[in-house]
Amino acid sequence: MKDIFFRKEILKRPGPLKKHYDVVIVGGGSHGLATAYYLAIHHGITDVAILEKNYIGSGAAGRNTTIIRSNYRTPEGAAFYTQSVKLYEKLSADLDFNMMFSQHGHFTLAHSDRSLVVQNERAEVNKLLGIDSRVIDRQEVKKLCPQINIGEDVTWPIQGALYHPPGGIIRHDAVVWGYAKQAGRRGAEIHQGVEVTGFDVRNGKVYGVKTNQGDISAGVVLSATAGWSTPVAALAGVPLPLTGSILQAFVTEPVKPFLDKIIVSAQMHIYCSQTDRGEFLIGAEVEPYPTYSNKGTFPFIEYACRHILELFPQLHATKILRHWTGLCDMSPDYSPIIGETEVDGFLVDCGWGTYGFKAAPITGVTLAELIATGKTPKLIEPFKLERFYDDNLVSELAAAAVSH
Ligand code: PYC
Repeated sequence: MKDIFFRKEILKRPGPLKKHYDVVIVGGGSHGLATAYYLAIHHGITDVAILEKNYIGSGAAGRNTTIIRSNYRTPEGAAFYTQSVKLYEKLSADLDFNMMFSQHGHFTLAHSDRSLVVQNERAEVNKLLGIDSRVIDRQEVKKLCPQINIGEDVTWPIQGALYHPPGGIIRHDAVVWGYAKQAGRRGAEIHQGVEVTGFDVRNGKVYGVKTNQGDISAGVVLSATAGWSTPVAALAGVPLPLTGSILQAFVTEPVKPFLDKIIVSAQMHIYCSQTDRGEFLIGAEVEPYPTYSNKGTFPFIEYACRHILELFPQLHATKILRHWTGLCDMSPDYSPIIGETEVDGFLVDCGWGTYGFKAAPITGVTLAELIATGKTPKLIEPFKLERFYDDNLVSELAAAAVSH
């Protein structure tokens, strides 16, 4: 690993891999690092190795849209993400790392009567759970976001929106570095450039991990590998009901502060926000074909620009600066899969589709509790892999991303 991946004030270069760890976490993204941090601070478990085949934050944690919100459609999802938002609100102080979390509000625009019905249902579920979320009409949309075009001269005029005031954006790299710094300070070893090549599974139990730098034994193994979850879990003989797709996004050149709300359009399948650097971050729905390729496409750029310019015609001459893709592991009910598998000691944290980053803190807290106590916390009970065998799905399609 090159020195740029180690900043001595944040991350120490670890020694060689030891022969044994109490816990091995595969994947150095926000979830894996958060789990290591909460294992240390909540349970005193520090004999932990995090194995990352690339560099920390190189996967979904560094390729998402940085949106934090809890306005989910199902009671299970809403309760879970509410706890995540609460943890994010105090994360800068907890990790002593400036995350630049700006909570200026999140709009899910409705362009049809049907969409208003869906947003009203979401608002009702949210209200019952104490989440600040309500449906507003187009005049209030304009009042809260004067820059948006509420005219009739567009393909889908705005009729209203689900407004979620606590929704915000955060500096995603800082989340990764903050968890890495504090987990590392408490004894967790973060090994970058270490690729997992197999697992030692015997008689239905995991005993260790095979890597490109030797084999190690482990008490518990957690796979927190986002878009790579299917091939990684397959190495342990665990099939997962996931499809891999890509989500593309781009940022424009920076412009003066102009938009402080996050705007999602349920009908047009697009979203946009303005980053603290002044760039417009714009994206669309996941691509409708399964792939592991990380190549961006021109049709996506054309689609996203066409729709975003209907909402913000002022951006017509703004240049695109960079464009990227992220791998999304979509589950059949659009809810995550968290916890135990049929292989004893082998846990998974996957099925996050396009909404994993916003769940990092609460996933870390609950997985750390499961690893430390052997008991599944109530908050993640609905998200067990078993639900696909028991037919207890948690259908989050209506609020999962930009797909409705
Ligand atoms: O879940 O908020 C979300 C989201 C926006 C873009 C992709 N996912």
